[in-house]
Amino acid sequence: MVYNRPQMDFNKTRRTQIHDLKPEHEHFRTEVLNGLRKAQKELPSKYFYNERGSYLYERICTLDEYYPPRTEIAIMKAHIKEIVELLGPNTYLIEYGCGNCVKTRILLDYLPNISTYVPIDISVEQLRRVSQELTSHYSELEVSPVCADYTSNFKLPASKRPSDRTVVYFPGSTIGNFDPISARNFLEHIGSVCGTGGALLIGVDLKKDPDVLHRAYNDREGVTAAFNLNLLERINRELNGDFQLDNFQHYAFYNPRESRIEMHLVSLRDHIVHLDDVSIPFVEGESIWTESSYKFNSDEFALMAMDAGFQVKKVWTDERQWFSVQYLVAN
Ligand code: AVI
Repeated sequence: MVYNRPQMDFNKTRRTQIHDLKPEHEHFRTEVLNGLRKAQKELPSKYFYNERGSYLYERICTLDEYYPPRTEIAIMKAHIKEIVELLGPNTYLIEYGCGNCVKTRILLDYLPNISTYVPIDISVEQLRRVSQELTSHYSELEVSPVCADYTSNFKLPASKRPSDRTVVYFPGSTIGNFDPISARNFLEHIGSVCGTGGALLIGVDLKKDPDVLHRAYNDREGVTAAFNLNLLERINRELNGDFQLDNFQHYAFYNPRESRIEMHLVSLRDHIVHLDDVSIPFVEGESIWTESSYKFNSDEFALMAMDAGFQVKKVWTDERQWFSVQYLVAN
């Protein structure tokens, strides 16, 4: 049964007001310069997602090698009835990093009487597009988009309809892009957002054969490489930088000791990059560390969640046990 009345007439688009908290402008320059001044140069992976970065990430999600999206979608579809039964009716549903909302639509199709859906994303272009699509498609759905860095503290929009419970949806294993301490702290923050009795539905990527992981982050078409290099292009455009992209090479590998994929951009020669009047020297072979993507086993994840004030109530996985969708309740 479909609860949220999809309606396909795109001419009758309702307008949604984006709560734009201008997430990055003040921090972007500071974080980039701080990262590039470290001994191991680094850049925060959250800055991948400008308009082109979001487009490239959507392409990554369609690649044969990049198994997480299709595996997570298959798990969601296979267990959607049980999932919505656990989440319950009249939820205030928050989604962190909604992207293109493909997985959300599976929930929205079945979750009864959502009081408000609050997609939060760092990319205002992406948020505008998906909010319009969703309000056109789900005629009854109250959508309150927020453009923000979801790791920061901000006030959530009030619900216009009565709600029984706050549920956070955090798919895609984006939790793996946090280092372990930040991941635990972020879960604790989610717990404070959803309150006692609230819930978290989260996608968690699992440990597996490193060859599978290596292929997933080194696709044959080079889309992941373009996604990685786009960060430098963005810095050139927005922070007046002069990175030459052909001076850098995408490099991604699985670090088994740390259970993470590391993504880097390796300098191919000695050279100097400028950001306005700031000079950043590079030597041949040194890298900028742009992303970590941690892989978990379910027990480790449950321990971290427990430490952050959650109890894992249910874990759904695929046949190969490559990915999991987990339902957690806040203590
Ligand atoms: C968004 N995040 C979960 C992706 C990942 O797999 O860590 C980002 C990504 N980086 C390269 N490919 C995909």
